[in-house]
Amino acid sequence: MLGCRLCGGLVDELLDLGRQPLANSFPRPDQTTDEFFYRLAMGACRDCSMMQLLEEVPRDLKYHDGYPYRASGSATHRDHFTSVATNFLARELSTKDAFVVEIGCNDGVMLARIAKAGVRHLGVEPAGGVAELAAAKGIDVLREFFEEETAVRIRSTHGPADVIFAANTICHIPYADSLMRGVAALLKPGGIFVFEEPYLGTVINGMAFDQLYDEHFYFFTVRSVQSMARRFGFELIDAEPTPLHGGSMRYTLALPGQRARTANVRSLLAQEEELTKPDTYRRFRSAVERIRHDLVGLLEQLKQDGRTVVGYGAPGKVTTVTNYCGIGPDLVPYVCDSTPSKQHRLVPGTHIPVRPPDAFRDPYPDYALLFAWNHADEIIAKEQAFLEAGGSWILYVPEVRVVRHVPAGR
Ligand code: DWN
Ligand code: SAH
Ligand code: ZN
Repeated sequence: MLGCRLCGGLVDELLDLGRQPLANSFPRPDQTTDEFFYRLAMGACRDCSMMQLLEEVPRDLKYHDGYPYRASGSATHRDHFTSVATNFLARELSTKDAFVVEIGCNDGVMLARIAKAGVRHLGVEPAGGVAELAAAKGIDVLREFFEEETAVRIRSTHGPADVIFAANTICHIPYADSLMRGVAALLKPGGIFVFEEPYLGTVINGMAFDQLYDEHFYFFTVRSVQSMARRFGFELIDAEPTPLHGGSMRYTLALPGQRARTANVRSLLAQEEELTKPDTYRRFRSAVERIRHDLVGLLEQLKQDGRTVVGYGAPGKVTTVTNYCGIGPDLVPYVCDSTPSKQHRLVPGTHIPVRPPDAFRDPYPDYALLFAWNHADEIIAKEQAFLEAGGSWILYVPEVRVVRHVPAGR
């Protein structure tokens, strides 16, 4: 049994998805022989309840100049982060000379609005390619990993921050001690640390097992974040469900006594009791095995019947699901994705070619397997002509199903 990365407590293994390559390390066709593999398994700490991966991949292998994910790649995400920024501008950042730091700003999807408003800001982003895209939008970016030393330096050059914000990044940082000491060093006494991250409840109840990969080191719950906050001298003052990635949670931390705690925290804590029961994990494990069985069965049947299938979207999730299920180009000959830095490369491990979106229409396949299922509304609406041409979508969470018509209400 392993020790918890946060508190050293005993961690019980709950799910093992086998040996996996790095989710966002899309190799070129000539680079397939030296992929990095690790064991993708997760477990929960008996003491602090934090769900975490059992093996940690060194950060430089993941977040480097070639890191391909672009946060501005979907209209839904652009709208969401613009409204996050607008809300900060109306409240915490409305004071004179206010200062906001974003950890993991990626291509600047959130800070673009802040920079446009002329408010003092700094994005901290180690992945050079996306950091450059942010800088090109007029955003101030520090191309580094956020950790205690970085935070101390930012404070001495820029002064303390009114808001420290992160989205889908805090769960990527195994070294929570350095991170949280850094936040403590950088935040104004009355400031807030806000982060929104994938929610363990969504993963477990929505069978979203493909959210597990090397980058998502922690899967937070309100309970585990509260425990983490206290450990580092903070208080969890609010938790609020947010819609991205199938259902995330936004946590707000402050120094004790600085801000009133909302009623949300208590009610969400009560709702979480079911979530961490052994029976819940057992059901999750068998549902994941069922998805593998049904998805591979469906793809094999379609192949036998001479139907064409193409993958839609190459998110990090495509790596987990195709490697866990053993789905290669024999079952899904290619996937289409709008991200230039993924195109003409291969899905890690299973080596399914990634092509630009044009390849989807030329000609339409009979079936499209939607790997970017969290963008289903945006994508199905955008590709309405595919359904009208007689095409069908295959979704695989929370269970394998085929969608043949435009869902009602659209
Ligand atoms: O936490 C993380 C989140 C923020 O982003 C990172 N660890 C990595 C990444 O996760 P992901 O790769 O699962 O993110 P998405 O947003 O589910 O990726 C969607 C993919 O689908 C992108 O590669 C873009 C693509 N896409 C497309 O081809 N056409 C997306 C849309 C909306 C489209 O119309
Ligand atoms: N905030 C964006 C991007 C999330 S992807 C969104 O919500 O869509 C995670 C980002 O965190 C990547 O761009 C990665 O390079 C960055 N990252 C990973 N570790 C980090 C660290 N220690 N400090 C700052 N950024 C980090
Ligand atoms: Zn622990």
